[in-house]
Amino acid sequence: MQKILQQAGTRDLLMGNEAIARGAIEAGVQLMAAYPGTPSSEIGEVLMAASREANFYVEWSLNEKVAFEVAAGASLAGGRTMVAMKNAGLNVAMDTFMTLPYGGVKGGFVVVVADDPDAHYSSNEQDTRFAAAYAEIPCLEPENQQEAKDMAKEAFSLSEQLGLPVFLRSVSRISHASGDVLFGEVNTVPNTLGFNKHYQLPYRWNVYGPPGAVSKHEWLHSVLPQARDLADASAFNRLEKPAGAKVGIIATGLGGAYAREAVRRLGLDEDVAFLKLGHIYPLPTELVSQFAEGLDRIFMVEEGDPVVENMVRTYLQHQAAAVRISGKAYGNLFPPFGELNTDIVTAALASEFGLPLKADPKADVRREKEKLIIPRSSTLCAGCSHLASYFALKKALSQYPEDAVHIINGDIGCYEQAGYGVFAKGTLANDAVSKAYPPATPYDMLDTIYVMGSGISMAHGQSKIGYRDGKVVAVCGDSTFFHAIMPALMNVVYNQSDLTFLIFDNRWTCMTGHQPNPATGVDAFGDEFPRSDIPAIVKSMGVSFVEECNAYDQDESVDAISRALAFAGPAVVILTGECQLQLQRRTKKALAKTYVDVNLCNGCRACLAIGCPAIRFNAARNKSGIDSVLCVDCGLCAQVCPQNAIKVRRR
Ligand SMILES: Cc1ncc(C[n+]2csc(CCOP(=O)(O)OP(=O)(O)O)c2C)c(N)n1
Repeated sequence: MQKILQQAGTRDLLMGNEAIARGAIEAGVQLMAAYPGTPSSEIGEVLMAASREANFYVEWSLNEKVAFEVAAGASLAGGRTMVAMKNAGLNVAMDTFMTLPYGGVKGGFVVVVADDPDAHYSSNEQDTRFAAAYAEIPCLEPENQQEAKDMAKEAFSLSEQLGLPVFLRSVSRISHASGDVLFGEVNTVPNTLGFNKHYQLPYRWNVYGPPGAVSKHEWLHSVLPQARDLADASAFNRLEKPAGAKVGIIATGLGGAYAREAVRRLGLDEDVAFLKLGHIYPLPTELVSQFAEGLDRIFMVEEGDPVVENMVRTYLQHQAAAVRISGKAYGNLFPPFGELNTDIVTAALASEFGLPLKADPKADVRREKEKLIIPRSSTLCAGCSHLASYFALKKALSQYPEDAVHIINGDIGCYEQAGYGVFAKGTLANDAVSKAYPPATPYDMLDTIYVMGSGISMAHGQSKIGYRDGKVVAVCGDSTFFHAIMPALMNVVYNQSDLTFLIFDNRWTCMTGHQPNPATGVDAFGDEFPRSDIPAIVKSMGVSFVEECNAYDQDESVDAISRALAFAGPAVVILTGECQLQLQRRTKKALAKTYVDVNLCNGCRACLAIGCPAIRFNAARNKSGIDSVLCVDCGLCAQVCPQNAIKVRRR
């Protein structure tokens, strides 16, 4: 039995994402859709694993907007539904996200977004609680894994009570840390489906006009007072106020755990008032008023941006409360970027209260552990087909004059490591030098990396503006192709620009943990499903130069990329090579057979330029070597070695 399907009363250690999934099951979720994105992916994964036994529908949708609409549509038909995504995913779903609340929903609809303060896994630190307030829908923020489970469950009821989507905001350290969770009862009675054409409104409920958006916005505002009352009454908000307290802390979500521990460490338990907010939007104004009464100072502890701080400040200003509020927006309690932790919160409060900082009892242990960590740059895996693709691109570009400044626009996926090498090495931040920075290894290749799907349109813009100092190239992976590239590629075709576009098809959505996608050949449950034909899709868009080649065959790939670079107009090369982690999991039985013949190796280091972590160099002996545990016998280094010193051992 799946861990999250254990019976009510069970107590188990659950990751925050597992806890959210369990909450959905307890609420009787009927449909869940998601697109993978760290730190949210496991919510979809564990629900998928449980779905057949628990009898509900789950899918990996092609992107977050699609996932959002799948879950929204099912909710309009009355079902209990959930969508989950990472912070950036909400940007993709934003169009529908902003419009759906105007008419509301029918079946409970829960939108889970996992933010990533400190950007451990993301291109930004955006705080999506702003978006919940922007869309004017209730927002819950758990302090620990138990609350993550309880809130996920409660969010469905709240959503049905108000007829609004409910936002559940997690953060990396809730989603990915584990905590003790007590399981509750599972609702086994599904909502009855039914579509009401005029549900609650004297006009077509799901048609955005007429009477139009303003009337629907008015309806949304008619519901918000009730939403505020529910926030004031929420069990996820707790007020503790010692008599005579003059100073208070308002802490939200995980900030509550940090602040509570900091207060304990500083021995302030008896002196400060504490308002822990879990239901943060609409702001529970009654509670905030009660809390602020008689206080001179309020310190705000929240993970992310000063979202609640600004709401509290605005509200208390309206109430003419004479209290000074310090947080991230004003008062410099914490920097408005990066992540909080107990040490940071303790230090900030100690300084405000003029207290000495007590030594952290665990500091020595932490210091000892830090010594064990070896600093290293991120790499692609041994034998990764992206190494081969980049190596071929580097070779094809080397045929152009040395002073050419090619722009290689990257995208999001494992292949983004190709933009990190320059950082690891340290560069001369001088315009003249950095302009022509030559790539030494596949890790030095990418010049732009922003968000999923951005590379190709940036390349299109560069081509259209008339950039001719070098070639304009873009790359993307297979999952990214389906997520965001297709309209962008059609735009390139329609508006005709001269660029080379490489699709690195390794068959899986690897970066986020090998979820399947239409290029994989299996569906979300691992059952066979015919692979979508990316070359055929590209051709059908009207691209006249389309070539598919085996990424590991360097002659073939260099030739195809060279011809694409020389082609006037959009040229697409699809480089295929299944992710080696997936391939090796299915097939690896013994140590690799590739080795370096030390009699032939002259120490030229050409093989090192591939950037494969399985290739080593012994400086004392001036010889390369292969780590036969890591190596996957992909044969790339044997093709690259000018001495033919890399061979495959016969067994
Ligand atoms: C909008 C958005 N959604 C999800 C993610 C998480 N994410 C990072 S890379 C990636 C896709 C990687 O798959 P693919 O393009 O096939 O490249 P691979 O990692 O397999 O090389 C995803 C989903 C993200 N960064 N942004």
